[in-house]
Amino acid sequence: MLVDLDYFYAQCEERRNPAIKDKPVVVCVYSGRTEDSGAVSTANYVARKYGVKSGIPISLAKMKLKDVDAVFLPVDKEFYREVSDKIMEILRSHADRFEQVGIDEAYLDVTQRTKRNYPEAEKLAETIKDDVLIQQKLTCSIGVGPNKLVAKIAADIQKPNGLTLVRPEEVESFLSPLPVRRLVGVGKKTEKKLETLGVRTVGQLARFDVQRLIEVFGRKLGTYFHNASLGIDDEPVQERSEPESVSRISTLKEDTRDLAVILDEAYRLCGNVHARLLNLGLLYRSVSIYLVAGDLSVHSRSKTFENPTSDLETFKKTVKELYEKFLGESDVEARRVGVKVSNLTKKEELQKQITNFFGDSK
Ligand code: DCP
Ligand code: CA
Ligand code: CA
Repeated sequence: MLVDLDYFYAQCEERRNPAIKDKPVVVCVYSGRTEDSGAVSTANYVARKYGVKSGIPISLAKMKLKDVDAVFLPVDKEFYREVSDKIMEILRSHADRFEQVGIDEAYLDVTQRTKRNYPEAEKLAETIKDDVLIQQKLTCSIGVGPNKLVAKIAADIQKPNGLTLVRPEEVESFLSPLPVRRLVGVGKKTEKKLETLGVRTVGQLARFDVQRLIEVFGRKLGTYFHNASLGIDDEPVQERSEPESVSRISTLKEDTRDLAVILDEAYRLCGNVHARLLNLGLLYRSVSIYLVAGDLSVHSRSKTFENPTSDLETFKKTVKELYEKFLGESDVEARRVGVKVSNLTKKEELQKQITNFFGDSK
């Protein structure tokens, strides 16, 4: 399965403030140059009806929504990540194997728990959608198929709040009418090139001579396009290995050397990193602070403990110590501040080690 959250950033904003739900909601990355410079990160489906979508200039979005009661909001990535973390935990609990790709989507290998049975998979997908909606108040779209490639396209085909199943015997008829653009890896350029070869649909691509594809695109890409057009894909759902560190950085409202101001922001970031650690079931042994100065020079300090811990107070205390010490040693002003934990271990690993050491003698 591929699970993709609907209009993710904008839906997070709607959840936070349901009053905006029926209006066009546009989440923006303001570049800060002039009031409206920057790009649209995403928009809810009400705004999309007016032609507002990811990547267009904010000024263009404002033009499209002229005389409409629309809501423009700045991105709040930390909030979205918090929501994402919680949802990913839900998704993970429903998978044999789990692979998160990006902030708002994940592949779930459900082969074993559904015994390759599509009605079972459909039930499971409904359960997942219900769980995410009830626990986190967000809708998602799910594609179910015999492999990652088909599942991804299936998830994209019906949005928002969609559920699309493509059984093995339906793959060909499902894919063949679609424009080649739907295939992962086919961008604007490739689309144009294929068009000059008379190939517009996935079905036409499937019938196109593979040797000629290889001549045009090279062996690797040519073979990939050929296989993809036939829905052939054997990429496993890959559990990502644990991260080496978890960090957060943020820009202060103004440059400062005021410890209280710096810590105020740093503690907030600590809380964020800590939540992420809990989610991942990780303990840390090292704490680092970052400081980007007004002249953009980067400074950092670290401290490593004897034993792994997940304690938030220790984390904050260490961050305070490190900033205090740093400000005592340097006369720079902080523009951005950050915190990081590293030397991570999995909680269960530690428990195993302890059990092995003392013997399982309860
Ligand atoms: N995003 C972004 N800039 C882009 C594309 C996406 O900042 N050019 C962010 C905002 C999106 C999030 O990534 O909410 C997920 O991207 P998706 O492509 O999955 O798009 P949405 O979730 O917004 O919409 P959809 O309902 O089509 O999945
Ligand atoms: Ca999405
Ligand atoms: Ca996505």
